[in-house]
Amino acid sequence: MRLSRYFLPVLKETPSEAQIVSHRLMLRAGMIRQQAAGIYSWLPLGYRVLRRIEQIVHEEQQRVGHIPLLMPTLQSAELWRESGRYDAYGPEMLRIRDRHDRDMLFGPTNEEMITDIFRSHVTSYKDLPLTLYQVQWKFRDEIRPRFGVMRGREFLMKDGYNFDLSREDALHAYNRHLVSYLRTYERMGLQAIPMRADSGPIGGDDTHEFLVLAETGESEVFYDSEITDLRFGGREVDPDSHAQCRAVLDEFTSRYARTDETHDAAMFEAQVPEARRRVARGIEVGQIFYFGTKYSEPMGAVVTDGEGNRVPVHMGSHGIGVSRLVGAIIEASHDENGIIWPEGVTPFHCGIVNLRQGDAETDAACEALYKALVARGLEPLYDDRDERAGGKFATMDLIGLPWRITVGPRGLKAGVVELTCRRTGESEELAPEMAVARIAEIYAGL
Ligand code: 5CA
Repeated sequence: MRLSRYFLPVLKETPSEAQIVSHRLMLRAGMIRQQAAGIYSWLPLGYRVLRRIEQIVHEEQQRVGHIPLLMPTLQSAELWRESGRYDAYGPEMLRIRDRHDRDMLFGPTNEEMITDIFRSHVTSYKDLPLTLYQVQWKFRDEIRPRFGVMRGREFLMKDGYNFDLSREDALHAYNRHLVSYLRTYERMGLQAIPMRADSGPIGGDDTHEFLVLAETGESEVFYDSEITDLRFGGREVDPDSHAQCRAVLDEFTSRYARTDETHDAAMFEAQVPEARRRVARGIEVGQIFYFGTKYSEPMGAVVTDGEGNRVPVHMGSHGIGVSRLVGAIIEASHDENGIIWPEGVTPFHCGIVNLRQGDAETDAACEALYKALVARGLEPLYDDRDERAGGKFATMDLIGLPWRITVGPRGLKAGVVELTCRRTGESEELAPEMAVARIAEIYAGL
């Protein structure tokens, strides 16, 4: 992409309405625009990051055998009356009436609808296990939408639902989701810690939230410091193996880690030596639930088992805050000059800064570099505007591309360009083709 032809409305001033750094940087970098309280347009740069995150989520869901589908945002109130949640959900649910006076709602979550789909099409245990998921917009009329996309009213969520014959199988699905989530967040450059949590309006006894540690997090968290040494890494876990998924669950959840909702001070002290006790804040980027037959029983989602009995299926639901993650990643990765995107989610793979726009030789070198990167399947952002170098560097730092290639007449005389790492600020001079090879290598494994 050539910046002169792109739509990147960066702001010079720091917007006063934004209280936390990710919200400020998203506005300044021209990623989002607020349209109403808690409702945002995703401008091109923000949209790119959102799509990258969504793509990782899809890849990791499908890696463990979950099946994508898409349900509507608007739902009929009838379904929610069947489960008993229509009245129970409260003012967070946006209720709408259509022209025929039918009660509708903008879905805050989809347990009822997916259960309806299941009961209409699945009748035998032979079709289990089954996990369906979508990435779709949700609406929750939050009393205090704030912090930009972190607590929106309209937000993008990956929501997945498992259907299993037995409690044991459903718990395997729960563990498999935990494994898949750990890998998902790590690919985004995040360390998200699973913490025992409260189930709220979704229901059920077993639930874990995934929290990214950040000063601006909305939840207070209590944990054993040993947890932050754990890494999922690139391990190969067979998603169908109960034992392998269980082993990962045990490793990541056996040490004390809880949110303020479930914190038990006496247990914390008994289980964790004082030197390892940590109290911090965290951003919830996902949650997994096992709730058994809470929806399948009232809604009649039953299958025939091996003996011919009709039994309600065991279910769970599993959510990732896709749009919230954009903010959470910035909270975890920025400096005083702007955002620092992890390579896994960056909107462009690298920036090209032309120090002497209009100089025939420099322009030609930038063009060649741009084409060479594109030929390798990479997406560079080429700052070809007629602007001072200082302004171009400031924009690149603000929008946070992990790598920058700087091209100027002096370097070209010596046959080199400069490759700069956004995170460390370190620069290196090398031949243009070497810079291209280096960038290609960095992204090859992602
Ligand atoms: N049905 C279940 C799982 S599919 C569910 O709705 N879970 S949830 O309520 O925990 O939401 C899943 C994730 O969505 C949360 O972990 C959080 O990351 C994100 N989320 C929830 N509310 C908001 C909000 N108001 N703004 C942005 N993201 C949100």
